[in-house]
Amino acid sequence: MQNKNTPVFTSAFEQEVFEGLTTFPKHLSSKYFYDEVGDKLFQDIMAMPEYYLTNCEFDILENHKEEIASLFAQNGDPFSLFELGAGDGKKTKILLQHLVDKSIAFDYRPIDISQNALDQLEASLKLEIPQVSINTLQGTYFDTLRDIGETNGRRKVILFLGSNIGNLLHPQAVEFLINMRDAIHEDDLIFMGLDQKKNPQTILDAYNDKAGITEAFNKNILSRINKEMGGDFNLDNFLHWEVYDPETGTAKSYLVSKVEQTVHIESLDLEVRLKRWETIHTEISQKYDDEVVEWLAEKSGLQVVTSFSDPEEYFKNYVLKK
Ligand code: AVI
Repeated sequence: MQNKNTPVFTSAFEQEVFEGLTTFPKHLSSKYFYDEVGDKLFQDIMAMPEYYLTNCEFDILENHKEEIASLFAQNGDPFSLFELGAGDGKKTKILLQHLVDKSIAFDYRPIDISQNALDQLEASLKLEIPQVSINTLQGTYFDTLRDIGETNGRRKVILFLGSNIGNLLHPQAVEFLINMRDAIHEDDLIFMGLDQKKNPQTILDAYNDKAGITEAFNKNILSRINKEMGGDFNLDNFLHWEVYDPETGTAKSYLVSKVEQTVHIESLDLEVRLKRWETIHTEISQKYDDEVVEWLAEKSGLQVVTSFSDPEEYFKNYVLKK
């Protein structure tokens, strides 16, 4: 790698790309997979048969909506339902519809890094469940937790579905949960979906589909660098590679350089050299079990109240409180 001067960064994305590609081993953050193309690819992933996570969580919400709704509603006072990383809200709509059907008073505050995802969610909800009062918040999880903490009045329930926290390493997940704990009061709840450890092959298949959708999703970060920073990555020069360690429960995604190559990124004034078979680590997708969840909760000053699971225990939704 060479660059004459450290450039002035115009965004966190630029800074993280610069830092990640000028270090060894190279890495990029999966939070930058998501633009309009990435959002669509992730929706396609969620619809793939191999990506069992979505269907399992969908079934859990469908089969346990009564119990979940009464936990949320508690004494019947209106509450605010925040959702971190709301995406297309497909699964959440099960709960929203049920809360509306039961005339439970609440307002819905979906949060996402992607304004595009929020706009689509708001438009679809206006058509499908117009009774829901919705107020979107755009930003990263960490930024918006501050807003949640400053919201006074109503009780809060924070949804964090889809094993989204699995994209953080344990220390970052604990830091994040501590921020969440600081944003809530004693009678507030956190409802968090976490993918479970299982047959390693099932996990590998979910992150390495034959149709190549996950590959395109992983490579979208390179497309974004090309589009937004004047990069000249040739996507065909990279392999999508997935590994899963059943001991730690960590699935890791890589982009592996198939050739020796030099890539230019104009707005960073950066030349990135990659050796043949050199890696760029892009994502972790952590898998859990009850012991690890208890440990995470304890480290973060939270308690596990209860959990809901699908029959095969592929996925669990945990209810946490302060
Ligand atoms: C958003 N997140 C929880 C997904 C996951 O399973 O880690 C993103 C994803 N990456 C590849 N496939 C799906």
